[in-house]
Amino acid sequence: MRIVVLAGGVGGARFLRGVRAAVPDAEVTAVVNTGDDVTLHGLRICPDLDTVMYTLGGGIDGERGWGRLDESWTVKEELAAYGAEPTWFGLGDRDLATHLVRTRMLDAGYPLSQVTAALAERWQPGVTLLPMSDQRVETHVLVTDPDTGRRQAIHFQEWWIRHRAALDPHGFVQVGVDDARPAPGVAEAFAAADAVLLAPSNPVVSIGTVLGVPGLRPALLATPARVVGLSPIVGGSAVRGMADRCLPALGVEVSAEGVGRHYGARSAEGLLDAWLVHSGDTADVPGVDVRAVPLLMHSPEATRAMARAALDAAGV
Ligand code: GDP
Ligand code: FO1
Ligand code: CA
Repeated sequence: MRIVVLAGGVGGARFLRGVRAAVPDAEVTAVVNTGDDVTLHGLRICPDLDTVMYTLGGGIDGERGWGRLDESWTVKEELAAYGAEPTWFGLGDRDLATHLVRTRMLDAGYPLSQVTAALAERWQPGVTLLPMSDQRVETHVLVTDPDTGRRQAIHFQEWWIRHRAALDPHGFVQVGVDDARPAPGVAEAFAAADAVLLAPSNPVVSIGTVLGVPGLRPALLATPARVVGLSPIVGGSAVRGMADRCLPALGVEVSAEGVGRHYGARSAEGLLDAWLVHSGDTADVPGVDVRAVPLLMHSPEATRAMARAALDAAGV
């Protein structure tokens, strides 16, 4: 059985663990958001690819949800001592090795998809990790500068980490997306899929960014498989992170129904054949098979059951 999962970072990674556990013999391909990627201190950092790789490879810090277990911050402290900005970014010593290897390979001319495969050789995530694109796409957030009152675009990481998403987002712009196209293997994965799942990731800056890569959405919709999404909004709020800060910028209601309608019915120019919402929620999404199942990933068993329910809805 071949399964393709669109994913961001923390939520996507945890869900992928559940998929792997639900169907251990399946071939799983993760198409991962790279819009969070950033160059800092001269290094190329791919937060969502690393979160998925570390989570599935057993190296993630479960508490933080990003970065490495048993991490230390010596280099970060030394950089701060030099006043080397940005000091707000959590650059871990162990994590640094990943950025150094990736940056060296990118500078040598390897595409991100090959770099990702090389890094995954060490971590053995048990799924194929594909960046959404080999071309650089960076999410920037349109905000109003509190000091000048002027509108400006800041990198997603600065908005997310330095400002904790406190600055109201007027919109999200994927810089470079017009020149991007799906990474090698993405279209082929959709064509060969028995199920395509939209992980319960941030609908705006994770799933939305992946779907925004020119050519990716048509490739996804060409799949012979059913497309099943899982709501990241439970009981009207994001389970963690700040999706509820992102959705209003797109005029999308912060609810399972709002996100389901935002993705839309495949039979009506949208994406979904089925939409999973948390057992306590309801959602009227015309043309879509809506199912209410437990959607909280509070344990491996719960996550596996959630993935199983998504595969049931996909008819596999
Ligand atoms: P990020 O890139 O690190 O922000 O991670 P993702 O975009 O992959 O996932 C973030 C989303 O995961 C957030 O919007 C959360 O609401 C969602 N999420 C986290 N834990 C759970 C959970 O247990 N159940 C559900 N349904 N969504 C979750
Ligand atoms: N998230 C934070 O909230 N604070 C950080 O200092 C931070 C550092 C960081 C370093 C490497 C990495 O792969 C991810 C990191 N993240 C951090 C998470 C990152 O900002 C993600 O893009 C967000 O969690 C949203 O996807
Ligand atoms: Ca992310």
